Amino acid sequence: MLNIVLFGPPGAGKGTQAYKLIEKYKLVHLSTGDILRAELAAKTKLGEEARKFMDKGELVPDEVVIGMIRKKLNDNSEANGFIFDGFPRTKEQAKALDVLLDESGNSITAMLALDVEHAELVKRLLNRGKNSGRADDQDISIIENRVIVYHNETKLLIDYYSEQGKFSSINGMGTIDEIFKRLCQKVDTFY
Ligand code: B4P
Repeated sequence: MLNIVLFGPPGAGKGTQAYKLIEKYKLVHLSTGDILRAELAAKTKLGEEARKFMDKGELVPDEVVIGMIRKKLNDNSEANGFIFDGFPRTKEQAKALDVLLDESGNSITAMLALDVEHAELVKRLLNRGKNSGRADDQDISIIENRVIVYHNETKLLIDYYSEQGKFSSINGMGTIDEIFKRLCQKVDTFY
């Protein structure tokens, strides 16, 4: 089973590349951001709770996100593997993911981290804000807060996966196809 953590700051291209990877390698896409936005749109209790954090660019509490992932893994127990997009974002989430995968005799294969310059991140997110109407992409102070949260709470996961020899940095600057090619070159080494 191929289990890839697609990593990087907000706007690094995780979601964009995840869609291309799942198609090529026949994997299941697991994006906590997408799941949370679906809950928001459906106005569920979970969505209303998550909105308070997402609107400020803060992380949604670990227990909420881990519960969502547990359900998705159970629902897709026959999968060839997963692309984890935007998850884990904290050490607690990373540890919980290891435990959940271990229950079925599986583990994370690799963390592929997209490396993108700060100015490019802001440009991409503001651009998406204009086109998609996503509230957290329209306000520069919310975008900057998401980047700060990434540096303070999420980036330390690079150490977590490096210690296990699973970390790879991928140049995330350039066209979507150029970056996809770089990712595929790495993924192909796991087969
Ligand atoms: P996410 O949905 O994960 O949001 P993101 O990191 O901003 O998106 P992503 O990185 O996937 O977007 P992409 O660059 O592909 O999270 C949103 C919020 O949900 C978080 O702030 C948090 O509140 C909450 N949340 C989610 N997961 C959580 C967790 N595990 N724990 C706690 N809270 C959680 O795309 C950005 C734009 O760039 C797009 O418009 C795309 O078209 C464009 N783009 C991509 N690649 C490009 C390229 N090479 N060139 C030009 N444009 C490009």
